[in-house]
Amino acid sequence: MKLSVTMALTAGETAPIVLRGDYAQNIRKAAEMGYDSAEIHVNDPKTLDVEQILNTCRKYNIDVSTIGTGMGYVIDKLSFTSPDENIRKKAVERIIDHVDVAEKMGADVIIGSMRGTISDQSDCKTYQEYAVECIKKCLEKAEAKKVTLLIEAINRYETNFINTAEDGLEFISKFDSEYIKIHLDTFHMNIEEYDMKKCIIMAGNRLGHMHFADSNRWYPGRGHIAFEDIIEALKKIDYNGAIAFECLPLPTPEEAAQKALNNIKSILK
Ligand code: LER
Ligand code: MN
Repeated sequence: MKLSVTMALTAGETAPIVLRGDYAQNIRKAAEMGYDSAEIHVNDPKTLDVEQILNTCRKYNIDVSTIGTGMGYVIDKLSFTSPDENIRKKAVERIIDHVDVAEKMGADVIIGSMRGTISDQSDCKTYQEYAVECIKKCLEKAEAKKVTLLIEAINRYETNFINTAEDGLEFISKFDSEYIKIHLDTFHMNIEEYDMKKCIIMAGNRLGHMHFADSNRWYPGRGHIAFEDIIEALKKIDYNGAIAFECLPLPTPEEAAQKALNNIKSILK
């Protein structure tokens, strides 16, 4: 299991992005701390200096595990469930841009907040179909580029669409592709799942990515989630994807990144 850390050029004060600022500098910092990978969060991936990022990765022997795309929803309000066809089209274009960059970096693409929310529950089938249509278009491109799309289950306070592992598994079963997997985040699982270990085991080889944050979204070890149990379940399913720390940059970004890494490494060994 590769250990990864979230980073972005800029992020809101309460956003669970650990390292903020220049990507290349933070990739170097993460490598020096002992990380295997970086998770890059970016609104428009065309703004990334891909060559500089790749050169830094080569120099410091680290890779990019994943691209986080949620800023497209938070900043540009793009979503796969928007009633506005033009917004859905732009959301697909944005994810395809992420797929292009992910291919160059050997990374996977997260679809978390970008799926949006269902604004009229009485017509939820229509909204789900919008999302399926959008993802089919992205998947066509992702398959051609051998990039996996990761559908993240997110808690009910952020979206009413795909809250649990079971919802995620049901959703990805609509696509006949090995390039779409589910993605679980311990912060959301702690709110939504009846048994976190069981849902990891239920996901099995359809689990493509993990986000780790503790119950209060601080670094693992600073809340009350039993990460020993989570790791035991991941080992049971022979999980070989990445674990990215998507937690608050508290008390400082460096302390959060280092303590997350040390605490999880001590369980893994
Ligand atoms: C994204 O990975 C996520 O977990 C969301 O809660 C971000 O707000
Ligand atoms: Mn997450």
